[in-house]
Amino acid sequence: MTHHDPDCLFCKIAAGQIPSKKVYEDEQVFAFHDISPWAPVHFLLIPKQHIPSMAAVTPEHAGLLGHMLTLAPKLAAQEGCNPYPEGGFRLVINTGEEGGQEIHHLHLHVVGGPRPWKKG
Ligand code: DGP
Repeated sequence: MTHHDPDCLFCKIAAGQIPSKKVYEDEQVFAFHDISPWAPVHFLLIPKQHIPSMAAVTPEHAGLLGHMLTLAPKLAAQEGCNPYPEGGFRLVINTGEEGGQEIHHLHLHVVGGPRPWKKG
């Protein structure tokens, strides 16, 4: 299994080889501010392991994906998203060219804060 792709931008960000505004880090995941935010809160939550997209996910990734999804609300609150239901946030995983994916390392967009937003 490939854990790190030396040519991948997000692998380099997760490894600290390229600077980013870090939101959170643990053994499995890394979170950082999106360079081109759609909304007042917009960060990306990525696995440290190189998984190219949701199309490459297998049952062995279920625990990792569960970790990302349960972490997202906590980090959204930490980053300033207002509480549900008046507040909230959007979770987006673009997948493949037709899905709008530009960076081919799985990433969860966590987007929120007072509207209007650039996208949506
Ligand atoms: P997607 O289209 O779903 O693949 O989104 C990729 C996102 O990654 C896009 O919103 C911009 C962000 N991004 C691209 N390059 C960089 C970078 O070098 N640093 C940071 N922080 N974000 C980046």
